[in-house]
Amino acid sequence: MSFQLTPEQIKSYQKDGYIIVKNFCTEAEVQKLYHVALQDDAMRKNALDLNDKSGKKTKLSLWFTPGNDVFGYLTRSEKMISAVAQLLAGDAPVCHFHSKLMQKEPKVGGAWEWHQDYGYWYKNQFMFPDQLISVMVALTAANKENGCLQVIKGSHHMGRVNHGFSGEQVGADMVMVNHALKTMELVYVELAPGDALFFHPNILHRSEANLSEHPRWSIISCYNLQSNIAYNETSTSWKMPVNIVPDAAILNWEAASLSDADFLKKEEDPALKETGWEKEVSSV
Ligand SMILES: O=C(O)CCC(=O)C(=O)O
Repeated sequence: MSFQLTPEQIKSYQKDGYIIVKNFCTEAEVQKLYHVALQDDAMRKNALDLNDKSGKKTKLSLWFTPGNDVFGYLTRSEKMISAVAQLLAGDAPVCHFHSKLMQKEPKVGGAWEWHQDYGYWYKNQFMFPDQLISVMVALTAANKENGCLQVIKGSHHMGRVNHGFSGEQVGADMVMVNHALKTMELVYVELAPGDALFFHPNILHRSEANLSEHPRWSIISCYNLQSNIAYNETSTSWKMPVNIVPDAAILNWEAASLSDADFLKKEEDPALKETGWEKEVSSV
């Protein structure tokens, strides 16, 4: 295995619902990823705005199938897939559900309400939350000032709580969130560029608006074991084993643009037109 987590890291993930791996990506890898994130036309054209409760906009570009672009190489890299495989409960091949570039701009980047990712993914009818995971890789520093992620340590042990609409986002039942805040520790997940946060889909998390002068950009990739069937999901990469590439691909392989990526679209998807796109975005 190319990337070995320690037994302590695996135990922490199981106990706390998250771990931070410092310097998961090198400085050169982050520079390349951030450059593409800023420059790639397809990434920009496919960015969706999502209003928070106060009307601030949180921007994200989301795609399903990882390709031969630099983000595809990161999400398919040996180090990523081997770390994910060590944290997921089961031996089935690792599949990529989706990735999103989170673009929290200075002064305007909106908040994310308290939620669990499985609060959304339950609607896709994935059956086993322990076979799903999200990995956030910081492309810029993330701290209290620019609205870093906050988690309630250990809250994944509560199981899934009810979720309902909050602005254009889906939020967790605040009665249970407030109980959780009284019972468990609130942690601000401050990350340096290149650090990775691995988190369980039932951990309660949120982030505040970015009122600072600095952008807070990150990529969040979500993985699933092939044994975990999503009975209500039309995308397909969640059930296709990842075509793994060497870590060196991120820096050394020729990289395509993201123009061929299967982005989630606001206007073009007939399902979105039918249901209202907020509803669709809330299910990813
Ligand atoms: O990046 C953020 O601020 C929040 C993202 C998040 O909560 C999510 O993608 O589930």
